[in-house]
Amino acid sequence: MKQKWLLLLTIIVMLASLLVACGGGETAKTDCSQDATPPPLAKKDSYKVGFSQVETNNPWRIAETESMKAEATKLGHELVYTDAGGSEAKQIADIESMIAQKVDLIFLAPRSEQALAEAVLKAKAACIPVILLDRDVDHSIAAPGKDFVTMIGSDFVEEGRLVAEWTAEKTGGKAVIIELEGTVGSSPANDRKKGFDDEIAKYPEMQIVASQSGDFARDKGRTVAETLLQAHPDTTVIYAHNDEMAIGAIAALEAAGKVPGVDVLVVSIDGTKDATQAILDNKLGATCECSPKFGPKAFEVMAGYANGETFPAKIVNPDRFFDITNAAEYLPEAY
Ligand code: GYE
Repeated sequence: MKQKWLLLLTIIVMLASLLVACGGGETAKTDCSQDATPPPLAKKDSYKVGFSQVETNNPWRIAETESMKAEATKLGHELVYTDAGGSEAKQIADIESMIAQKVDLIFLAPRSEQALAEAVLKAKAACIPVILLDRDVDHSIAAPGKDFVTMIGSDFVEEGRLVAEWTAEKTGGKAVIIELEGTVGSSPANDRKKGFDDEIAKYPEMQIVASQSGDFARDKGRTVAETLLQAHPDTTVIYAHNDEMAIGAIAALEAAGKVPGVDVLVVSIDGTKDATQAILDNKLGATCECSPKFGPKAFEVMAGYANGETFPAKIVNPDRFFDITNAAEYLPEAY
């Protein structure tokens, strides 16, 4: 009799420990804030994925969103898409809403380096892995390989440097330059300024006389260019951190009675259709490509992460460079 009870007890203990092993082991963690690595991603056929977009006021953003949506549809993932409308506060709220909706992973195109780094930490604390797209965050707040998986994007310093190099050659190392900066506190604005300014500093007769933000937007690029041109009528070059502001600057030049491409050389970055056409119209000198077509790479990295692959801090997209010598050839694929 005693032996029977012992056997029963042993079986109960075994069953209980089996339950703990299966059920307990799989209970999802609810706080990952202290972990040394980003939250893991379970292997699944289809995911519920967040994509937090900064704004949709320019062709670059529209092309990026289209690329992400098309790839998600192709692979059968559910995409929770948000548009922050150019507001940091809205973008932080968008991430909080994705956390509440328990998405499996968040693709984040962060408006600025610091404020959105805090949002990355919130997602990590909620055990949701983050992959940054097209802009970086401040690594002293949120670090790659620890707080987020990786950042996929262009080498912005090199983009700025290439534009400066081309401009120096075209102007014979002599220029009075107005710089139209991108969104204040964003990584492409910081890096495109550094790459360009450092290269220009090598030429004693090239002077940057004014540098101000046009927030990566066409209308703001135009109004800022108008004001700066009035203050510096001897300007010979306008460097814009993106094509939209360059198109705005071209309009400002024309409104001021100047001939873009003749009186003032305009140069920029992105490779949009409008900018490529402006090169063919001799109004824009050159544009360094910054590809917005993130979809295939983004989802490839996500699948790799679920498979246990590790990634470098940044996955660099290759960029081409367009001027009058190759713009016509590129035009059909421009966005
Ligand atoms: O150049 C610009 C956009 O973050 C790389 O942001 C991106 C930049 C791009 O609004 O047009």
